[in-house]
Amino acid sequence: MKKLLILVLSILLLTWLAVASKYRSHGNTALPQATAFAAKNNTLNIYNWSDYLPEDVLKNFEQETGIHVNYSTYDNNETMYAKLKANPDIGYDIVVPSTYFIERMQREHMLLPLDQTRLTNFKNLNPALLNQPFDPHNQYSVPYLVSSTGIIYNDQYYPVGSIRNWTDLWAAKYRNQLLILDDVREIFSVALLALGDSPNTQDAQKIQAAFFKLKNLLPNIKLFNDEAVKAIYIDEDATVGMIWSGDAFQAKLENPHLHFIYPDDGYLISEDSLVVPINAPHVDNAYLFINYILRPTVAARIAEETGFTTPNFLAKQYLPKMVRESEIMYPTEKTLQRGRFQLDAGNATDLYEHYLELLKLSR
Ligand code: N2P
Repeated sequence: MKKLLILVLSILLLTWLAVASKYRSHGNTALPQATAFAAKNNTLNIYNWSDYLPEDVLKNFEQETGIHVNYSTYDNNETMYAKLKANPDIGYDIVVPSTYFIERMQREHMLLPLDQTRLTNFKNLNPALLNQPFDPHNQYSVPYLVSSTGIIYNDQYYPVGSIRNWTDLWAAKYRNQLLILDDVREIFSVALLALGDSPNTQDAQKIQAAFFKLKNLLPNIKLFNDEAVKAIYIDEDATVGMIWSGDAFQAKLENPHLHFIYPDDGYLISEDSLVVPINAPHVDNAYLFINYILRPTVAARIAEETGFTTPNFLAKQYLPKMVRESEIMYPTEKTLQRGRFQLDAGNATDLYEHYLELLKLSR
């Protein structure tokens, strides 16, 4: 009897030692069950927009889970899409397309349908931002940050309140001053909104009219850029032009002469969302990461650092007052009504590209 008891106790001790050493090999003795399972293959490959995730958020995730993150960045949807399209086995586990690219990638079977039951923190998201036309049941995408496109200007050159519309940018006084985002749909949205048309139009005539309108804007365009936008305005290398909301939020902190507006003639809203490519090699880790990002405190940290709006309903309370009260981050109801989600242009996508090429050739 005594021998049996010793045997049972030794088996229990050995099992405990084995489990403990497994956890230790991941550098953390307090891992929850799900993490221990996912950490079997303890890598996660993330491809995200540049300046879109604070380093400490990644570090904490790595520390907490023992998962090593390979992190790389891009400056526009086209680059990310082209990379995945050319090499579907490239190994990304998480990418962050904007609204209209979610639609396109889903249509082209590039995305993994998500198992909602595994997205335990999904409930923290603002319902108003869910089930949008680009992914009606959020079957493929989890909102990460909301970015809008507006106008920024420097009050040392232009009086406060003197710019209200995209239409204003055609004025002769802005000759060779404008920064225009180097992104095909963003570029055309300026002219389409100025013409009173939808920035998502697939109508060939309207796209052509926007092209001619943009040709008229060329003398005012100093540069097309999408990778150093903030710095260019902070250093006053451009005095007026387009900018993404969060970048404006950050730029204003460094240069108080900068002012951001949501133009009266409308503006684009993009929900940049976490998706898992169809051939992602570390799907379990991707779920862990998504749930981690959806924690209110983590989402708040991301919003505070990037200046972009978090879709996380519960995160707002964790934001410093100055951030919570910023109209860039939380535009008023009235402003929100002028916003339009950026949607897929379907067959017209190539037409936009074609006219962009012509536009750049005629500079
Ligand atoms: C900032 C990222 C902007 C995202 N670098 C625009 N959708």
